[in-house]
Amino acid sequence: MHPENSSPAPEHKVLGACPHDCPDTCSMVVTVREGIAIKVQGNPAHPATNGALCTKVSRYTERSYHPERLLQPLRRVGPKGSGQFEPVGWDEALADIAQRLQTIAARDPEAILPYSYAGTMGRVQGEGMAARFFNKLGASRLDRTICASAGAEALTQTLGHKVGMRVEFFAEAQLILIWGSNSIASNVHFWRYVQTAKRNGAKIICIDPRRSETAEKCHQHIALLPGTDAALALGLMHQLITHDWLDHDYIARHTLGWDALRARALEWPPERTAAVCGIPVDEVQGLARDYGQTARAGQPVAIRMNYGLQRVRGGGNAVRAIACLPALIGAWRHRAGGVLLSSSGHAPVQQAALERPELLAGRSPRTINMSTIGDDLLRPSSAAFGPAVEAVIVYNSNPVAVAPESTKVVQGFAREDLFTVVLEHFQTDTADYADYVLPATTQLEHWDVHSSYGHTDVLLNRPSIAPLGQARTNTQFFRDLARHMGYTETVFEESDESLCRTAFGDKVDFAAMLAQGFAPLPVPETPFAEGGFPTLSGKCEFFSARLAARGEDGLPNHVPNYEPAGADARYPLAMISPPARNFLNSTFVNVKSLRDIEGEPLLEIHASDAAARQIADGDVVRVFNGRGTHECVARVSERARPGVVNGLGIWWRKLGRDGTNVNELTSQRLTDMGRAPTFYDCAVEVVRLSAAPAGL
Ligand SMILES: Nc1nc2c(c(=O)[nH]1)N[C@H]1C(S)=C(S)[C@@H](COP(=O)(O)OP(=O)(O)OC[C@H]3O[C@@H](n4cnc5c(=O)[nH]c(N)nc54)[C@H](O)[C@@H]3O)O[C@H]1N2
Ligand SMILES: Nc1nc2c(c(=O)[nH]1)N[C@H]1C(S)=C(S)[C@@H](COP(=O)(O)OP(=O)(O)OC[C@H]3O[C@@H](n4cnc5c(=O)[nH]c(N)nc54)[C@H](O)[C@@H]3O)O[C@H]1N2
Ligand SMILES: [Mo]
Repeated sequence: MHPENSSPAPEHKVLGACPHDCPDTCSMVVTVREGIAIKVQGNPAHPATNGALCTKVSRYTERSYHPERLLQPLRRVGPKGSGQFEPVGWDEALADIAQRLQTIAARDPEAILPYSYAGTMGRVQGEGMAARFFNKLGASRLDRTICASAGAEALTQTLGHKVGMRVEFFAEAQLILIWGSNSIASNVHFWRYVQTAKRNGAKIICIDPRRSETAEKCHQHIALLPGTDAALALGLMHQLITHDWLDHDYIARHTLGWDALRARALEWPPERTAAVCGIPVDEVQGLARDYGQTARAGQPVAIRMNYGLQRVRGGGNAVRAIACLPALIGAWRHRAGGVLLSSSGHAPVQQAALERPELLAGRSPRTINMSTIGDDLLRPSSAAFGPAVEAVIVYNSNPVAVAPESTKVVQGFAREDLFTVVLEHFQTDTADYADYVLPATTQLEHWDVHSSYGHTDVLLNRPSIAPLGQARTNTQFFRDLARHMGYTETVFEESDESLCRTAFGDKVDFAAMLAQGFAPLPVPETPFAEGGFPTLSGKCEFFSARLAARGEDGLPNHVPNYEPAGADARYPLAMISPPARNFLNSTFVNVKSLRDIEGEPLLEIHASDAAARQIADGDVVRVFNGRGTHECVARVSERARPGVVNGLGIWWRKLGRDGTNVNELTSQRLTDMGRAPTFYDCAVEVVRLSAAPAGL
């Protein structure tokens, strides 16, 4: 063909939303040519996205058109976990699944368990239709605790809800504490506001055991020991009190329990704080001076907390202690002052309309905690527990890789008498243990709506391409399965487009979402300048009567880790396992261009800890404790502080050196609040196995 005769195929653009579990919830523009998505970009018209996507999601087409994408239903033929499957038709699969579930449900529907998390944060492909199905069935309910429930409960007990500063105003702050967050990796659109603030003279301090990509770019990095954040916050309060850097008027009018908190804080002089946190005394004093004096000078002081710090035994107390700080100095008086952990409480999600609790018809099924799935899959029937779990339906999650104490999780999923269905894009570690693996659509192929836990807009995702192969939406799976089960309620017929409208009802401007892809929520600029916290008292609750009524400490306190660094001579190192920058939990690990950047599972270790074990950079090491053993490559690095090693997550087990990942080592113990996992409260020892493999 002569070039002059060929005109390029026409392109069009479709507005979407990034589905991933991330505070940024970006608005995406998908370019489509001849039915194929060729490019995914950030929407320049959406302020929080600002026209840019992260490295991972700009590879979204590589992920969606991945040669290993699941495109047809599969049925297991080999032993559990062997990954041997044969193709099967959708109808045959659905009929068999329905029959298996009905047989179990006839004995006890609570023996069936849904397992899902935030593979997509969409309200429609997340809990909408699925919740209706499981409510009608009367299946066990899942306590979705694996990420944020300690912090969420703590924030709610202190401020009243998951609310806080509006993210865009961080740009105007004069002091920003980035506390337990690797913003450059996990919240990169927030980092843009930090850079603006920095250019305008703000001081930026990072509080994190790891010298993360973010920590190294701040003016100061305070590398405290994992799980000592409440001690640091109480130590700051001690200094604010003794130097009288307090906003007495704000405290008097808008807080509850000041006298009691004051007494508690006075137990934390800088020397004690520094000893517990494993940092110099002058870092405690200096931080308090910056915090107190910047506020005293009338300047806005802001804290960006993230969920990194609440994955320890005292995670709830840590979040409570930090969430008290802004009220002490009256930081909430400024729109650029206060604290932000999560903004999701602002979203007017119409939970009941989506999930239809009336389908429970008066039943109240038991709840199983997703964070203890290892133990719970292995539990026999008992009066206290109820029936043993006989079937699990997994969607939007990869528990075999992400749940703590993998040996138990694997043992549970390997049970030959467990019936497991996995809805997935890829043959993940979890899919390997399925009886049926069913191909799911990606965000390019379905409708959805999203709220955010980092900003205060809601977003609409329109499909830009047709489902690939035989992939079906999660909603379609549950609709189809409902039909096969003989459910006739009309709620099982609602279309995805209609569910998008149901999710927020008339609380958001759907016309704006259709036109521009997003709609801002009406959130005030200074939500708590005059108090008005959404607690029962309307105040910032230093003392929580609700916690006290449950027999818990009504005041925030330092709750030491279950497994503090140095406490157990057999496992003297504390391991944290924060996410690798180019993965999103276990998502994207199979995208080659991203995996190539991360290389392979790594353990960052400080030079002193490495030398004590004759470990050189690049050596293959074995990390172990009483729960398991994990082989990886050591990176002798300033990113690790003495006494703490960083095992970057979350690799697919089967892509690791010895078929394991960091969760082989983590425990199923739960946090002080919110029944959440304690991934970063984990003692280990490390030994050298062999010298650096060739090529590293
Ligand atoms: N690139 C990327 N982005 C992500 C994710 C991802 O996997 N990859 N995950 C997403 C998810 S699921 C979530 S929940 C959000 C938030 O995700 P988070 O898990 O909060 O992610 P980070 O911001 O990396 O925060 C973890 C930081 O906390 C630090 N940390 C660990 N223990 C402690 C401690 O005891 N105290 C303090 N102060 N710091 C500690 C770690 O070193 C790390 O730098 O990010 C989301 N964004
Ligand atoms: N050691 C350690 N463990 C951790 C953490 C840690 O920091 N350290 N972080 C924890 C945290 S914060 C979280 S949030 C959890 C995350 O745990 P998960 O929510 O399980 O997250 P992912 O590992 O990303 O797995 C999500 C899966 O959903 C699939 N998926 C995505 N979209 C869809 C869809 O539309 N339909 C269907 N059917 N499937 C879809 C993806 O392909 C992917 O395999 O992990 C936790 N585990
Ligand atoms: Mo998370």
